[in-house]
Amino acid sequence: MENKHWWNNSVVYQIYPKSFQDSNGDGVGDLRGIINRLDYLQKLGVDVIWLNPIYKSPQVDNGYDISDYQAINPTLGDMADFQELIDGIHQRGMKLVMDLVVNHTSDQHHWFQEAKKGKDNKYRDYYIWRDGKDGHEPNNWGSYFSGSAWQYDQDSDQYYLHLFATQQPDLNWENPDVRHSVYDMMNWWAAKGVDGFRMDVINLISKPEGLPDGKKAADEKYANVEPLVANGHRIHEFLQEMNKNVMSKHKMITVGETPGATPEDAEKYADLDNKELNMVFQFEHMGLDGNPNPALGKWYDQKTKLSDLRANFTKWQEKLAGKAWNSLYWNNHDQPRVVSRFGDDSTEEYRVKSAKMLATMLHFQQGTPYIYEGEEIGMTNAAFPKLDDYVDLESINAYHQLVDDQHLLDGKTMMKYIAKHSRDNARTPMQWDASANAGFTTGTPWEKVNPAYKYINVDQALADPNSIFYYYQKLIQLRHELPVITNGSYRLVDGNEDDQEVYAYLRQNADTTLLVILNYTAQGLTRHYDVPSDAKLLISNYADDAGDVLRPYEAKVYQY
Ligand code: TEU
Repeated sequence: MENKHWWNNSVVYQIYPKSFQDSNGDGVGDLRGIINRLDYLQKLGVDVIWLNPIYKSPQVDNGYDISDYQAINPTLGDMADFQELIDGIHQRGMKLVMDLVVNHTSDQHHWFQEAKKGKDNKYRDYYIWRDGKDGHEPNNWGSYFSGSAWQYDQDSDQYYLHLFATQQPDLNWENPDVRHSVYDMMNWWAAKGVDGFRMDVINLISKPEGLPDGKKAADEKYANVEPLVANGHRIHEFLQEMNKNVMSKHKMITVGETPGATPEDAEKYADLDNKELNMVFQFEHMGLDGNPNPALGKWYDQKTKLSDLRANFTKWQEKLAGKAWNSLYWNNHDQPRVVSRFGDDSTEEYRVKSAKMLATMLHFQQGTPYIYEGEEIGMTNAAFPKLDDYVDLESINAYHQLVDDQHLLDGKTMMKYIAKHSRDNARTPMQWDASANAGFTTGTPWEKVNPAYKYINVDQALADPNSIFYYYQKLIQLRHELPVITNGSYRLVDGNEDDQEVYAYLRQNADTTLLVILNYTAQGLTRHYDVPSDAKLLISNYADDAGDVLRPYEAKVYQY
């Protein structure tokens, strides 16, 4: 079967530009640094590069607070560097996806600067302003980054909405001028040769009519806003309008970041006719290790149970089959490192084995896999011990809210949870070699380097034929070569549903079957699966096949 779209068997590599490679010694990664590393990405074999925001920004939220959508942030370079980067990517046969952050802007964006001037300013209605209620915020919504989602503006005696930081006011998508300003900006980037967009929290842009209060538990100070703003009543209308004005005019790839989306939502966003987006990032498998107390959200230290993970992956594989397209990911700039979270970084042997096992689990599913910088060399959580070592406002604000303000946790416990789940774990500089600062910068890195760089780095990985890097390289190659990975059906092996230790699934099309067997534990186990005698061992993280014996974190795939 021919692929319907060029990206159906593509693999995407995500770069967090600030942390990837510094070229001028200022301690911050930049576009020239990326240009210098394009050959490395080509060697890995990825098809598409997604860059986190590189636009002009005061960097309150590392570029997710944009003050000019059509300029490059000066610490990263300029438009000439950008042109060189996109040309370098295209010359190597790869594509470029940019981040699109249009739920909110920075408070330094000229639209907001104008809007603040007063109620009759022509940009006032670009944002969401409301009068207070009895001297309080207009409703009980909490921000994703702690505290209220409303900020009081003294000059006009009104509040503006910010689902994220105070400096990230939400745009008013009810206003057609906002929408068309966004579409024009997208078309402007497409004309520069950009091949697609990853759309930040795109399913939060349609707010509910009347902005009603949300439900909250007794020990929650503010209501969790997600159930109220995710997948809002006009979202599909907005995305179809965007598609008509932008996507339908270019050969693009689009992925929507959609927290709170169910498979039923995803069917609408990412249906195979592409009336809206090509695929979504859903979050269900990222939430299986959350704290049972909703007031504590993601702050916890338990490992995801295999039964929960398998049930979730299986649900998404089955529900989207033939209807919509999946994205597959373990990691991004907001999540802890996969090997520390779902695998085992306690010994060097287990780190390598479990990283390969998890890669196998994901890369044999249907969908488009995303690899986050450093995942391909098995980078681990930095797990910094002191709050001072953390840079990300989410962790710092959460500490102050949960420990100092609400006394829901003691400081020591919260530090344990932050070490597991802080977004900083993903944002420590890329580890290139064993030299000072991991070869990331000759200056002082904006975020501390993970001390593990001395033994976990690209140099080491490229020199070792059994490294995680080469395993990922092979997985990417297999996706390009074997249509069954892209178009085959997915089915759990009979009897696997209740296995607490092993995950085994089949992929199948008219001429090929793949049997994927994964030991999620550090234990040696015995399992019998019926494998035809002519089956070939396609890939494994052990040098030989021990038949019914599964060694710690063993992964193997048979083809027949
Ligand atoms: O993240 C949105 C989002 O859902 C996050 O708040 C996520 O729940 C959290 O980071 C998990 O800890 C996007 C971007 O990926 C993130 O980096 C931005 O900070 C955020 O939007 C605001 O733009």
